[in-house]
Amino acid sequence: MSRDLTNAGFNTRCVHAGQSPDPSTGAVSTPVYLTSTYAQPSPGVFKGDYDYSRSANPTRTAYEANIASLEDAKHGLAFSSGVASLSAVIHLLSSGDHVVLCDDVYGGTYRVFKMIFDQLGITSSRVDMTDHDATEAAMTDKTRLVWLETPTNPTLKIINIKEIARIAHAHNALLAVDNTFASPVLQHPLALGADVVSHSSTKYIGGHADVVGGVLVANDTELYTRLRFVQNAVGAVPGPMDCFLLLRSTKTLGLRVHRQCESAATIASHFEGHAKLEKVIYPGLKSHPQHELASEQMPGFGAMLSIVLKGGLDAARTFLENVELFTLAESLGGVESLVELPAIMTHATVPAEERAKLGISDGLVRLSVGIEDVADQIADIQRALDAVG
Ligand code: P1T
Repeated sequence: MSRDLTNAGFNTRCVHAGQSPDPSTGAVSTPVYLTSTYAQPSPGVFKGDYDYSRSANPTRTAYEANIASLEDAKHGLAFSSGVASLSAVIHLLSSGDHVVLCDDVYGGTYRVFKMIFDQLGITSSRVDMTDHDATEAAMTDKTRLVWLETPTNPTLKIINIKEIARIAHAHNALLAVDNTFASPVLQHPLALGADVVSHSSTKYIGGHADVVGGVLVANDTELYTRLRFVQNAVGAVPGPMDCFLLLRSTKTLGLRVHRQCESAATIASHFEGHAKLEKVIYPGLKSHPQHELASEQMPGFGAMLSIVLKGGLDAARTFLENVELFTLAESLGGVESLVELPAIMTHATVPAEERAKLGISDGLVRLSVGIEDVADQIADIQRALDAVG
């Protein structure tokens, strides 16, 4: 029995898309198909897509259909990590091709472009994509891909996806959007003109700090077929147990992210103007330079915020050594609140002078707001700020 979800709302699709009770037993949860291969009645004859689990696995198929539905996309593909999913997109390119990359991206994204693909002849230029003239100027006749994150990691700039899609397409380049920080709850880049969307599903999609994964979604079937070829040929696929955990996680994605956004907004307003802070960066604050655009492009402002401590590295270190509820750790998007220092942790591979240009100062602390009670989150931040001299 498969449900018609054509007109179903987001939370209904979170729970049901890609999944129906098992026809042979009625099992409500999608089984974990712990199998690497499938019996063939005759050479080359197999059931559906299932000949070998790198190519396809039923638990993965259910998860890929679920995530495609949540992004309002035709197709979904799962990978073993977020950098594996973004690398699959870059694998569509050839030596000599050029990429225009937004300047403020996850350090590991910067690393894969600069330290892996650059050596293979796929070059990239980084540009502040809030500046559309600068983005236009960065395009060359070799540019085949434009890559952006919005909100960006960790300075939380908001980039106008529609505008950048227009620029990319005018130059016959694909637009890929890393939607990790917004999650499928707050932003559907395909509807705004993107060709492919990437997520680190380690973050909001997984939501419980227990799985590393990545995902791509696309509407264009030819593009999907090429990406699916890369997925199988390069082979960075998740195992069935990870897909099961991710499917379990997406059931509560809408509930979690809305709660997290609400708390992040409360925390941002509470601490804006605090004596020990140079600033609070949160797209929901009127002081955020792209607040208006964020209001138009996203139905919520996300659950990531950055604070800049007045005392630089020393103050940030003291703050981070004194939080208790917020765990000092890389990653984000889970039910548990996390905090980190990009200059030393997630963005250490970005050269110091580039970090300075981007505003990733040594006093910039990034917070990922979880689902704990907001009063406890605020008390924890206050206690750690009190410890700063
Ligand atoms: O860690 P992995 O699942 O491979 O995802 C990489 C990645 C891709 N895109 C964005 C926007 C990301 O933030 C990440 C991973 N980021 C962290 C680990 C972090 O703490 O920022």
